[in-house]
Amino acid sequence: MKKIKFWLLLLGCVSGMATQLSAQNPLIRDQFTADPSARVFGDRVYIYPSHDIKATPGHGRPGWFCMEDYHVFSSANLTDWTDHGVIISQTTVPWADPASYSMWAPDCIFRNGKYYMYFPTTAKGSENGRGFTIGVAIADKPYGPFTPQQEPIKGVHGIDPNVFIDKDGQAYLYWAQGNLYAAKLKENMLELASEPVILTEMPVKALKEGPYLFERKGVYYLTYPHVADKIERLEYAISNNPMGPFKFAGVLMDESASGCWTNHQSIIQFKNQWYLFYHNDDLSPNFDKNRSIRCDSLFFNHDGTIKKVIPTLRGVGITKASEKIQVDRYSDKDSTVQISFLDTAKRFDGWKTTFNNTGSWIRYNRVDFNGKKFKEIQVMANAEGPATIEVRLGNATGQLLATANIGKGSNWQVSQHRLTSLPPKIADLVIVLKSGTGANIDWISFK
Ligand code: FUB
Repeated sequence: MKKIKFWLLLLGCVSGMATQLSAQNPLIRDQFTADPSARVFGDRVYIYPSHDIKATPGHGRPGWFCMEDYHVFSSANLTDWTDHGVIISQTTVPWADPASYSMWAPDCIFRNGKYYMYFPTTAKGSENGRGFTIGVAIADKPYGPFTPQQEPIKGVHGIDPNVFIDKDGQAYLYWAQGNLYAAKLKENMLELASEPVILTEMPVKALKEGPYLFERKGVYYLTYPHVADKIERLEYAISNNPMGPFKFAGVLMDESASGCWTNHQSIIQFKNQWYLFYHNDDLSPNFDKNRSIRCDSLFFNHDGTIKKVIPTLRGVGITKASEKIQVDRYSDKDSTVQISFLDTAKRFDGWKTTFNNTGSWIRYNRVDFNGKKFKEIQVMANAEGPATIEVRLGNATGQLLATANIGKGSNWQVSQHRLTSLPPKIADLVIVLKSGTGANIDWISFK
């Protein structure tokens, strides 16, 4: 009995690669991720993103997208994400060019006990390593192992596959090649069952890609990134049929404020809330081909139209009070509070929050105190001169939870401070600079 338990544990460690990753935006902070296809399988959300890497001499094209494999991530609460490791690589797909570094945006869907992963890449022998086609890999579990098919899907040329299965069981494949395309899939999920059609009814001006279709209350929503001006924004069109005709219905996310040229979306409902998954260039602000996936809540109007999603750093999910709360992933802040990388040479280390003005504040929502009697706050900070911060509830003048003095010095130090009142079960925390200047906070935590 003991032996079996040991082997099960070992198997779990090897196959699960259970790296716990942080919440908030971006969701994944130890590697670049893009083009998130989120799916609800059982009681977990799985994300199948692209995996951006930096091109190096002889490996990929400098200054362009560079992707050699796919990871899958999953979470039961949208807060704690597990990296299940590499599920497909360009070197293990029989038909793919093993050196094209073009494993672009994938998708995955469940049917008849199997998970079908769709991915675009360039085939062996394709001219100049260009000309994308789309392949399928099959698994018994959402995190693999995935077995790629011997050949790509016949009759499909393009990128950004998306699969939708309607209530009647008919499956559809959507993809992009400058414009958006759709075709029915056969029951085996591996072959087209109809000729591809171009979904031309939508704005045809400039590039459209990244189709993602979902159904709600009998309405088919086709979402897609579109270059209406200089960079991509997320738009959607609606129809009463998964093959269209689709009518343009609006913008669901504006162009990125940071200037990230691409965006790429998926939309799911999980535990009665709708979510938009998308990407930005959080961890690589100077090179927007190294992207990071994000998630924010999405809401519908009464007439079924989608409310525009305003991107946030706080993202979704609840943060446990006992964890390191990265307040730089804030819900709201005073305009004088600055967010910057801890170390620009090591961006995966994250960010810090800098307070320079007395009274300036930052708010971090949805911290879970879980009814436990926390007694202390820990603050990881440094300061130009001695500084004092206050931690309050709700707003800059709300109930005082703790006062923390930060000593002068550039070294990062953790200091402990007693709580002067008890927080509620779920609290919105506000940090206010009471005195001093140049105070930097890396994280806070409660004990
Ligand atoms: O990730 C490479 C490409 O960038 C995707 O296929 C597009 O949707 C865009 O996000």
